[in-house]
Amino acid sequence: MTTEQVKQSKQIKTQAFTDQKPGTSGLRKKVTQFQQTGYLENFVQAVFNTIAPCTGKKLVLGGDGRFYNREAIQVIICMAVANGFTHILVGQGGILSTPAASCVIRKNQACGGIILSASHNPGGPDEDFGIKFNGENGGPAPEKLTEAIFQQTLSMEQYLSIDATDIELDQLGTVQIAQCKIDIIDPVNDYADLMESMFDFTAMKRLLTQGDFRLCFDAMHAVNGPYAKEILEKRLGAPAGSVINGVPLTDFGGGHPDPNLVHAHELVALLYGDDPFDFGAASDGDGDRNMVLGKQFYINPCDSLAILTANANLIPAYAEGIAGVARSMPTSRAVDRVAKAMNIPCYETPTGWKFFGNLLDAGKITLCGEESFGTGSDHIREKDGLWAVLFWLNLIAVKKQPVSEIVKNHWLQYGRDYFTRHDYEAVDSDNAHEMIRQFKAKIADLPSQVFAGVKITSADDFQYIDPVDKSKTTEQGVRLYLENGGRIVFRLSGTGTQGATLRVYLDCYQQDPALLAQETQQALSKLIQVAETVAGIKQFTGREKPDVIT
Ligand code: VG1
Ligand code: CO
Repeated sequence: MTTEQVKQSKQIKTQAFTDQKPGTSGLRKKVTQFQQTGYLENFVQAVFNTIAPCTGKKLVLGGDGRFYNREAIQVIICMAVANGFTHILVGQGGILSTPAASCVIRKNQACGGIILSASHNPGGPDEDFGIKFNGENGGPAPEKLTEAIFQQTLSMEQYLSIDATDIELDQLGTVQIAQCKIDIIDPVNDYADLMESMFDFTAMKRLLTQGDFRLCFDAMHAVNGPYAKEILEKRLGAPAGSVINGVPLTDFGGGHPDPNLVHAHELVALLYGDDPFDFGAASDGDGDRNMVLGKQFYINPCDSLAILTANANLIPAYAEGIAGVARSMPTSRAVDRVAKAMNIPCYETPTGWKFFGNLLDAGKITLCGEESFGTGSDHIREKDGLWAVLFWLNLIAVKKQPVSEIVKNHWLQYGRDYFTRHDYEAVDSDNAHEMIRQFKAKIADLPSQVFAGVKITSADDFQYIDPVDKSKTTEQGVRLYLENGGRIVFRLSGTGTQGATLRVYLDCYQQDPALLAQETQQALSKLIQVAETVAGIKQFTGREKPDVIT
């Protein structure tokens, strides 16, 4: 690579963008919006102003490979140089999964990283793009920081950049621009090494190579393809082709890179068809979510967190025990039962990984997870899709039991928390907000009222006080607790880019061994009726049924 000459760093006028409030996981908008003059730059400069001074600092940069990833990386490199950074680590080809970015930030003691992704949202010229800043612990910026970034976006008048020709992103190596060293790094290696240090690769390799165990990993043409190939096929010896849809594409092959039973249909066909595979897994656009399947068997993410917690001692990285666990509020209480039995603390946080950061940093928890197919631990500060898959493979290798048996035995021991989430997507935003507003106005009167034959015992609007820094977060979802042990949560998504998405979470505990094998929607049918009657979902959304059920 050649050494580039910087012309003067320049100040360019920009306008304030009032719509740049980061949601649950950074700023997500249509690509076309990010392509507006100054739009991306405005947000990036707001980040740099917030963490200023940038002089002398190290930054990590990469994304999930979606449309506009490469262009955005060139823009951000020029701005980072102009803002005084002295070292930038960029994933080769502009690629870094969210967990790998977290790993690289921590390993290299960078001041943070910029990750380009809209996660599970579709990609392409007319689809979504996203950007988020992760701090020096490798985790998503806490509310305090995202609020400060947002304030900057409202008042900024200029951003700094330089004129430079595009950096060659595909070749490993180093290029110097003015004071700044730019390393194009292998996006996979550090992460793969970390995984190898945590799990029993010897036992897992035996499982994958010496019996008739068959596995399929669906990377959904998203970022995890290269990671899964390196780890599952190369280091663990799974047959070539075990990773399907393994090449990251800018539009994810036209698919929806969300690992659930609806979107990962190719994988589902292999696990549920004739001659089904033993194990299947998928991850999302940026590689932080996971879905794990056994032979004709689906593992709910809430159960997954509970089962990983109950069996953590079987994994080398957690053999000495775990400090505590946390789950997002809408996640079922399955893990709470395990934590109680293990006599370790269990925290309930608002939705979004950023709320786990302080608990992980303070050593209060080791494992954490969300119902939305996110699971992780203190090895990094993001949820980690492949990590969860490897955790399951390690468990299967040492327990020598199929997935379904591990899960069913867990239910026999702890009882089963039936769980489902009903999403109403792209509904009229005003109507959705009005529904929540009216609902909140009546929660004080709900306790002891009966809906669809079930009595409500308590109701509240969830708020959270961070046990570490005491910061308070309010309005994180309305919850209803029911007499039959059920719970219903209503909340609006913070990651959608079109209208509003209403999420209704329903869960109910069942201990009777004869009733552990029901179909989930059937087991929760009473609660589903209660949810409809109490909130008037049909009336406000105009929908007869949810768009996505997970
Ligand atoms: C969703 C999920 C949440 C997750 C977030 C980011 O948020 O519900 O649990 O943390 O996506 O995941 P919301 O506000 O739309 O419900 V990802 O894979 O985008 O980083
Ligand atoms: Co994601």
